[in-house]
Amino acid sequence: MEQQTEKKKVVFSAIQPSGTITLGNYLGAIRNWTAMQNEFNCIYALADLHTITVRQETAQFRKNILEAYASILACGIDPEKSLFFIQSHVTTHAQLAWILNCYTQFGELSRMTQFKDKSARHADNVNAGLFTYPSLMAADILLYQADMVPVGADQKQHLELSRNISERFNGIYGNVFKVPEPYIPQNGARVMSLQDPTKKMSKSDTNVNACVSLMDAPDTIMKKFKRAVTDSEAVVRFGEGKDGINNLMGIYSAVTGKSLEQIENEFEGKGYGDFKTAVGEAVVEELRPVKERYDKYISDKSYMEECWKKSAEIAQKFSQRTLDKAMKKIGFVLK
Ligand code: ATP
Ligand code: LTN
Repeated sequence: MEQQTEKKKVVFSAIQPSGTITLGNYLGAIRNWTAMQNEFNCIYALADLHTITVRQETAQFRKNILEAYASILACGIDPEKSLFFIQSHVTTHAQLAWILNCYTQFGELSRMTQFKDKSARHADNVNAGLFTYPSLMAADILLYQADMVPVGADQKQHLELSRNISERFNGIYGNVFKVPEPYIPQNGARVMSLQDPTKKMSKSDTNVNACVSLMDAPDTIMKKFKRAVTDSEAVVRFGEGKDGINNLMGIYSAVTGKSLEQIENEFEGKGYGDFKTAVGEAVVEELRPVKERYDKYISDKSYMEECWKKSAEIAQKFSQRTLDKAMKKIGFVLK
């Protein structure tokens, strides 16, 4: 990896093991992670430190970590090509996060919509970690001098903040960090809940019908699409006031590669029933091979362990260089 860094651009991204990975995570982020592996120097992580900003039940959290690791391998992340580690295994993340906290303003963090949403949803546990979540995310990215960060549209504001922190730090100390660019897909960047299409589809949604998981059986996926909330117009057309249909069209487009116009033509004169069936079937076919590979990985923990250990070792060495550089600039005496 070290030789390649000079030639290839560096890609970094992460996902929280906070539940079963959804179609939103897949279309908004992970599908791009996979596609970028051949061209770039890719570094991916399971953001387990971020996950405890919301209280987790011990056994379930451990299970979620293993399942998320297996799911991402199943989506096609190849540990021979990319690094794929668990954030808490690489000690530099928490260390740089503390430092960056001291270069991040209270006002900036207060403006983050994810903080506002999550503190409203978990009003009994508005902890300091939830508030400073974006500094840890900035640390993740800046440690690897990442050029590009493939994420869904909901992470744009956090990335903007990472860029500001990086620029602020560089403004004081010279060029320490790369200023990362977001990489947000045109299609699938914001998959909405199937039950409330004004809200994003989210792993931690309590309504099981709202979200399609990568591990759902084909008939479950079909059922969820058939029950998806739409409108009473019964015309497959993209437009205002048609959040449910817009969302289904977005999903169908992301999976099949068809444009919105092609989709409108395809379903002209047909009802929502036919359309929902077509969307469901397209998603089932897209996810079928993922689910098959998942079954193989989840039953082979020693293979997963081997992968995450190897990746963490390389990530630790690489990121230590950036951390040392930043600390030296500030004036810390290194050991
Ligand atoms: P949580 O519900 O615990 O906050 P989440 O489902 O929002 O989790 P994250 O782990 O926060 O998922 O996000 C992982 C990646 O998936 C990010 O790049 C994020 O932008 C992307 N993503 C999440 N939800 C969607 C969605 N509904 N549509 C498109 N991309 C999404
Ligand atoms: N906050 C992100 C997950 C995440 C991340 C990152 C994404 C943690 N660290 C670094 C990109 C780069 C989310 O998707 N909710």
